[in-house]
Amino acid sequence: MRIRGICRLAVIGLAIAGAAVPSWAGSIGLTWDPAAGASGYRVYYGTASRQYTASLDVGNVTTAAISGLGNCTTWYLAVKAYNSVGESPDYSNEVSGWPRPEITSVTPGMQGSQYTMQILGTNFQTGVAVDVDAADSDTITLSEVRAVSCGEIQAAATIDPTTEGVQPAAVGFHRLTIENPDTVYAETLALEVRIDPERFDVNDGDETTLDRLDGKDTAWISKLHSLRIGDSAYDPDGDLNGDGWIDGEDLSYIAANFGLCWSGNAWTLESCPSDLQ
Ligand SMILES: [Ca+2]
Ligand SMILES: [Ca+2]
Repeated sequence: MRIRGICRLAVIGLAIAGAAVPSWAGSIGLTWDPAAGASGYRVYYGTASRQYTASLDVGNVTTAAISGLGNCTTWYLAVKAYNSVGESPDYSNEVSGWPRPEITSVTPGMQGSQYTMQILGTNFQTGVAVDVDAADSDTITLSEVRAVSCGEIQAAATIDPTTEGVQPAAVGFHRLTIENPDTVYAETLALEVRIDPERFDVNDGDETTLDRLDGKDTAWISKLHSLRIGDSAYDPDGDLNGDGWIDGEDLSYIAANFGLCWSGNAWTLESCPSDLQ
């Protein structure tokens, strides 16, 4: 049967979509212009240009996400329109790309640390960019970002505060956005910042309370209670969890370890002089 009454697909507008089309690892999102007279569309795809080995009827839509694609592989996709008479004889223009990148794990960072962050996942291309949210960019710095393989990115990470008097990174999970050179990106709340327990020893001006959590530390925090970032008396060293407030939450870190002494990496009773145990 000859196919009549159906136009070729418009060649403009068919493009690998980034944000516009929801997709996930192993999938590629694409969008296209409608063809006059079409009642539906079929997406053709394969791993060689113009040699499609699979297809999917996506119905009468102009956007689709093709899933189940092998990762770290260039896929080529084109679309045909169809109606009750049959399928259009020609393919649309072709688009190609890797499936969407995905983050599966990120090395956590402790406040005050500088380390090589390892980001594991898939579909990381050479030239990939990694960013934190603008709100985090003052306290979390990433540099020397590089994809060491399709499944691993490494970056030099600095989590503040690396010195006293610097605003600490907020404890908890932070969003990382990774974007491939083809602009397809992924964002995940994947970077965990952990609290630096050594910072609990806030009253470091008084030698009698050094390396020990006692009433002089709680008094120091209490003096700053309710101050928030932006207040002239706000002291970032007292904002233990880095949330911008000095409050009961910060005090609770000291309270939970009250009476303990610093071992070099933890607060323990055994680290205290025998007369204080
Ligand atoms: Ca102390
Ligand atoms: Ca706080």
